[in-house]
Amino acid sequence: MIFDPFEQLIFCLGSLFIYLRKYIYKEICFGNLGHISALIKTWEHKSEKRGIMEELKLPKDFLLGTAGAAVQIEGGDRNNTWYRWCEQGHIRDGSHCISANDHWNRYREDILFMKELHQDTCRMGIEWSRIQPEPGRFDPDALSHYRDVVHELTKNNIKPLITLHHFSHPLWLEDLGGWENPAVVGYFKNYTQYVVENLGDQVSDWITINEPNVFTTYGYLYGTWPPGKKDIGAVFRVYRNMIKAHIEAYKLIHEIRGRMHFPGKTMVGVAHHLRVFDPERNRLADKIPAKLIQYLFQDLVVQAMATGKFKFPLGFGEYPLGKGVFQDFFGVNYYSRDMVRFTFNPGAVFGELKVKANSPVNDLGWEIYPEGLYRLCKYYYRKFLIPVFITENGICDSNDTLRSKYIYDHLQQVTRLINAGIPVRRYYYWTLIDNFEWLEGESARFGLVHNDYRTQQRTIRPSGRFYGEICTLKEIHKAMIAKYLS
Ligand code: GCO
Repeated sequence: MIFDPFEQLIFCLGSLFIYLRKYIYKEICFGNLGHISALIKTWEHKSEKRGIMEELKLPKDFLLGTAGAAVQIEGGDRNNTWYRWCEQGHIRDGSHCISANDHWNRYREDILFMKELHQDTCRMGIEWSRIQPEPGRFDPDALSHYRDVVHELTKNNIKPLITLHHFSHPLWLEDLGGWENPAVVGYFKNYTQYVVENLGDQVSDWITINEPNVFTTYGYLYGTWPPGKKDIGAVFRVYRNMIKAHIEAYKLIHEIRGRMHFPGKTMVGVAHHLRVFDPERNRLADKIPAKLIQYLFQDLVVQAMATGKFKFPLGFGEYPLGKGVFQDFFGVNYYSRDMVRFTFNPGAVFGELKVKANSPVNDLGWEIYPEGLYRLCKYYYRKFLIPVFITENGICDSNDTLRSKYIYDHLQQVTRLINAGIPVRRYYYWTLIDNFEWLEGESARFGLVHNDYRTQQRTIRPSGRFYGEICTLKEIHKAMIAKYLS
């Protein structure tokens, strides 16, 4: 058979395609088409340099709001673990959570800021030590305070999403062994039951536990947060108890709201702190610890809370509380990424964490890496196939020079996700008003609203105005880009 040169060319190209097809499919499917994506990135970078920022549109039913935690804003509570930690002098700038934002007394004023920014929703915390000041006693006054807060929110058309545990709990519990004691699961259930039976008619959306991995790593591995332990055995004990507590609470919240015929669709989840761990160099020596850290720091707990499966080293694949789906949304707290470089230190899982060289950073030196939000949401959505809520995302930026751009860049990733078919439904900026930032105390400023801690005078920052316009319009149009981002 004789082919003409054209047929020969087609034949060669066809064979080449068949030979390379797997590689090509893989590249296309997983979006790694190296050269093309590099070209697109260069183009995006160039247009950004030329100051061309695209307009963004969010779906009209997308909910925007802010997130906060009880101890970080309320002030006045002497019965929780962070109060004791402050008393012991651990806070770097010498400030104390006893004052914080005095939100306990000023919540009406603070909700007016939310209203002024046109927030659709607010993620708020309930402080366990106020609700249950002693083992067998619940405090109806504390409960009725939170009912007032919720009422104030709903009156202003702001949908509450309540966190039950956000890094703090009663001292009596801590003195009984805290989250290391298996009895904590029962205590957490009782506390959840009391809160949900009494607030569940007004609140349909719940976060059981905030950032179990951060709480455990800082409190039980590094020892820099309460209770200040450095004990790998304790890390796994706490993880197991937190996972069980979450699953029990998940079931209980559904059971109570169903049994009591409370209105609205019950949505329960966890706010997971998720980071990107990238190898510093393109070498196996860096890639392996990066994967291991990702697994131990986040995937292990994320998976167990979602499905009930205790994988190694939590267990050997068993389901102590049964197999199931224990989340109605996937909560993502996203801030930054770490580069991982091999180190000969088994205690650090052979990986040293570093900030990417020459990267943009916030006041605390955390890399600003918006694409990480896209990568993480996509990765976890594929695992669980449920709606995603960005339960926290924000920047520590005391001069307010980076915040508006930070919000723009991260919402751009949200629109990218939505366009890719990933159901991101909500975004909570961390945080409304500068507040008590754990070890950093009052010096780290994440707020859309500046707080003068001496006078408790609040002032909306330009980035707060920008966010307010986004909440109102569900878009970032040209005039907003010109006004806030150039
Ligand atoms: C966390 C918490 C918040 C922080 C915020 C800024 O991620 O540590 O959920 O309480 O204040 O993330 O660091």
